[in-house]
Amino acid sequence: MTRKPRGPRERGLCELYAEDPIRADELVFGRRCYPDRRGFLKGAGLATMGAVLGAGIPFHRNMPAGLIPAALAEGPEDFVIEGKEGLRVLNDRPVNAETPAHLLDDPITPVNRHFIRNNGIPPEDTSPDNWTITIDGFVDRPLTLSIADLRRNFEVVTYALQLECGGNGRAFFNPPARGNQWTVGAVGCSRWTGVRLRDVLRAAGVRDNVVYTAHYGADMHLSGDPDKVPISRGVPIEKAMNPYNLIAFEMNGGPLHPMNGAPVRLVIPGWPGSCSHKWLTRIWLRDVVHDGPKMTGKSYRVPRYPVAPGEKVPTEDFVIIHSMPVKSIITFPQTNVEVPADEPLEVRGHAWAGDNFVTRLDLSIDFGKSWIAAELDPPENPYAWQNWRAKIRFPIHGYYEIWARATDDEGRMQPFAIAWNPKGYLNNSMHRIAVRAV
Ligand SMILES: Nc1nc2c(c(=O)[nH]1)N[C@H]1C(S)=C(S)[C@@H](COP(=O)(O)O)O[C@H]1N2
Ligand SMILES: [Mo]
Repeated sequence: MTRKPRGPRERGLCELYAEDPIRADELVFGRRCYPDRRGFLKGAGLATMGAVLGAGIPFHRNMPAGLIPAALAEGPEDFVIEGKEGLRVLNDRPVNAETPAHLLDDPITPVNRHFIRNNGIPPEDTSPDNWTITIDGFVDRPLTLSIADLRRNFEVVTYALQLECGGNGRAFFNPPARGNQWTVGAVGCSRWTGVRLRDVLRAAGVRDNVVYTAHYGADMHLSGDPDKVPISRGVPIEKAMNPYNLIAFEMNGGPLHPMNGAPVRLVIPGWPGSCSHKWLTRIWLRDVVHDGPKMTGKSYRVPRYPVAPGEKVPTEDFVIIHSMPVKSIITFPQTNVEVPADEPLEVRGHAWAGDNFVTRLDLSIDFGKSWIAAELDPPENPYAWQNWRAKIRFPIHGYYEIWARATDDEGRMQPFAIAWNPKGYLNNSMHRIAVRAV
C-alpha cells in the first residue's frame, strides 16, 4: 500500500466547518470537502452558488434554506490498497477504505470494489489449509472444523448478501461523531459461498440456555498485545439461526480478499457489518448477551430514545443495533458530471433494508418537490440489495441534484435529515448527487 501524508481530513470536514467556517470555505472552494451550512451559505447568494457550481439552478425555488449543494460533497482519493484500486482510504492503521458511489454501479460488487473496515491488524498467514474454526460454549458437541470439513459435511450455498458498516454516512453528522468518516461507500453486495451458520451450530447441538453468539478472529489488537482482542461481537441466537447467514470461504466464486477476511468469515447480512466476523476462528455460544470488545458501552449502540444533536446520553440508555434501516445509493451517473439537457438519461443504483425488503424507490430532481417512481427489481435472494433504474429528463440546462428515497415493506422511508446520535451510526438519509445538464 502506498500512502500520502494524512491531512486534517481525519477530523471530518463537518468538524472543520464547525470550528473555522472561513478556512473550511477556502478548502471547499479550493478542493472538495463535506461542507456544512455555516460557512458556505452565510455569504453565498444564489448567484455565487451558481458561479461555484458552474451552472444556474433551474429549481432553486425549491431548495431548502441552508442546503449544501451535493456537488461539493465528494471526498479525495489519496491512497491505494493492492487489489482495491479506486477505493478511498480513510485510515491506514487500521486499514479502512470506502468505495466511491459510482464504483458501486455493478449489480454484484466485484471483490476489488468491496469496502474494507478493520479494527485491528489482519493476520499475515491467511492460507486455508491449516485454518480451523471452533464451535464451543453451551453446545452438546464442541467442534473444530477445517475449511475442508465445512465443505464436506455441510451443504454449500451461494447468496448475494449486502454488508454495510453501522457507521456508513458518519461524515455527514453535525456535530461530528468520532470514528471513520465514511460518506456513502461502506456498503457492498458480493456473492458469498459457504455453509449456513445454522447448519454448523445445529451440528454442534445448541443447548436450550443459549441466548447469544460470540465471534473471534485471527486479527491482532492495534497495540500488538496478543492477549487483547480487537473486536468480538455476536448476535442473538434467533438471528444466528437465520438461513442466510453464512460461514463463507468464497467471494464472487474466488478466494476472499485478505482484507475482507480470507480464508473464511461470517456474513450476517442486514445487521451492522461488525457482526460479520472476518478471519473467523471461533464461535462461542453463551447464556448471556455477549460482552466482548465493541459489544458494550456505546459501541454499535444508539440511544433508545430520540436525542437532540450534540446531546449527552448516559451509557446505560444505549441499546445494541439490530437490523439496519432502509437505504439506497445512486451509482449512475457519477456525481458532478455533465449530462444532456432535455434528453432521457438512465439513473440507477441499489436499495436495501436490513432484515426487510425494499418496496419502492423514488427519485427527485427538484429538491423533493416532486418524485418519480423508479423501476425496482426484487432481490436475487433475501438480503441481496435490490437494483433500480429510471429514465430522467432534465428540462433545461443548469445545476440539478438527484435525490433517491427508498421505502421498505413496513412503509418506512429514508429521511432527508440525519437522526443524530452520539456515535454517528445508522445515517440512512437520502443520497444526493449533483449533475449539470448542458
Ligand atoms: N475479525 C474482524 N472482523 C471484522 C472486523 C474486524 O475488525 N475484525 N470489522 C467488522 C466491521 S466493523 C465491518 S463493517 C465488517 C466489514 O467487512 P469488510 O471489511 O469485508 O467490508 O467486518 C467486520 N468484521
Ligand atoms: Mo463496521
